[in-house]
Amino acid sequence: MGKRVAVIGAGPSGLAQLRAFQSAAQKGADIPEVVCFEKQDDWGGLWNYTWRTGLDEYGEPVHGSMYRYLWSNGPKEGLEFADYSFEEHFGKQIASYPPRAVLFDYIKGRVEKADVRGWIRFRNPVRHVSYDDGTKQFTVSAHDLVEDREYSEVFDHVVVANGHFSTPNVPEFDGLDRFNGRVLHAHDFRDAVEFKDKDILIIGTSYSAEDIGSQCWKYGCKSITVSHRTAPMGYDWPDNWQEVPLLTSVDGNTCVFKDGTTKEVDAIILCTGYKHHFPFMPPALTLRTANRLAAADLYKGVVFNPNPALFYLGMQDQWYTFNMFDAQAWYVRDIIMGTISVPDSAAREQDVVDRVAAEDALEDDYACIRYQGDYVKELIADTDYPSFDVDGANEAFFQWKKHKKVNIMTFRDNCYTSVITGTLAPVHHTPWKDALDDSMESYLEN
Ligand code: FAD
Ligand code: NA7
Repeated sequence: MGKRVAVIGAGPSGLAQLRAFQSAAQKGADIPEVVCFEKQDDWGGLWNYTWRTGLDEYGEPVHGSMYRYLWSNGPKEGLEFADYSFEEHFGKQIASYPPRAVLFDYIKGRVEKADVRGWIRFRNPVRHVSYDDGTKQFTVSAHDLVEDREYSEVFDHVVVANGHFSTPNVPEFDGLDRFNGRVLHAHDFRDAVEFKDKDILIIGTSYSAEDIGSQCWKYGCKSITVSHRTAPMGYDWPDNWQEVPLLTSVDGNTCVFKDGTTKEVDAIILCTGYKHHFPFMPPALTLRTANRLAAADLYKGVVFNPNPALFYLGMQDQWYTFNMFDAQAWYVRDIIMGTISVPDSAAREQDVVDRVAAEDALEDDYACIRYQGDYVKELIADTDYPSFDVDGANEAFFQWKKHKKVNIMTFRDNCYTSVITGTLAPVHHTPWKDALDDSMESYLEN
């Protein structure tokens, strides 16, 4: 085809892009040359676990935010690849909330089958991207860390897939600098066992707060106090778990909250979210968006409005993940290959305005799930990504929400029906709260 496409990141989004092109090639299409730049030494993005925090062995910021004992926080029936089922990968149906290692294996299975590893340059972080208005091409500069060599190459399109749950959002609280214990952000949390028998304070009320607190509870911490800025999570928590208003100050080990109450703690974990961060992008090509379902500046959630030769994948807040990244990647592939056209600037901007307004009108989480499900439907309708029962996947998410309300420490013991193969997942051999071994071998023992 003559075109060259750069993909930045080999996490689930970047890998979806590689698989999208490979599947077109498999069907006989003439595809562009695809080069994927990845700063880690393996694929899988966040699912490629590392014990490291801070800087890695090359002095690069550690990408990983995942931790030991992490099990999927949503049902696998909501994320299953439509072109590669769990049953195809594992040779049998598996329980609905796999631990990280199991999902990592599943992600790898599809791209190993597609044989696209050779398209990826590992240990090659992208340092800079620029665009030439005259040639209408991008120059991508990368650093081969192993050879310690910087180089630049020219591409017709750039697909940014570097994730947005890696650069921590770290607020300041009065007295944190004098706290007599460990203060860390969720990005640096690795092992709940560290907090056994400790009193911990968590700031934030979203997924990281809920799950890191639950991990610490499961592995034996003494108490969990969760401090909220907006509203408590409101689950029926275990007895040693309490929800309090926002932290106002810290004095020694004493934490003071907005209502004047206090709590002595050993550690403070800031589960305060992440920032979209594109240090390799010049201002004109940088996506600036909040973590929301209708990301700013992206036509169809993927085309960068100020420069439609540039694409961003997976930049939305996520109910849907792997299958949504697929829907996006197939759509981007078809734009690049010329079978889907992109409208003019005014229409692209209006598309974002409409998406934002529709999101703003959503009343609850159920409506948000339906909204993102509709977005997945909208994209796959225009490509050859295998059509699947998105309403059925929505239903798995609805059940998941209800199961969490019933009991936040047992919701992972439930099972759902695959919308790809129609099979009901088996009940896992051990309830989540008693399953301390998160290895793949243990999980697959069913
Ligand atoms: P990432 O997985 O972040 O991958 C981005 C890749 O880009 C990385 O490999 C990184 O090394 C690379 N990269 C970054 N910068 C550069 C650069 N300059 N040059 C080259 N490469 C670069 N989703 C679920 O579906 N279920 C879950 O249970 C779940 N749990 C989660 C738990 C945590 C703690 C977090 C943080 C997220 C979780 N997610 C979960 C959501 C997660 O965002 C997605 O599952 C998925 O990993 C996103 O894929 P991605 O490819 O967009 O980004
Ligand atoms: P989220 O979902 O972005 O949530 C961030 C949380 O942090 C949210 O509860 C915020 O409260 C809270 N927050 C942010 N800034 C502050 C300050 N300054 N003070 C107090 N609280 C604050 O991030 P998560 O890490 O939970 O989840 C990200 C991904 O990781 C997700 O996809 C999961 O799958 C895993 P707010 O409600 O805005 O008041």
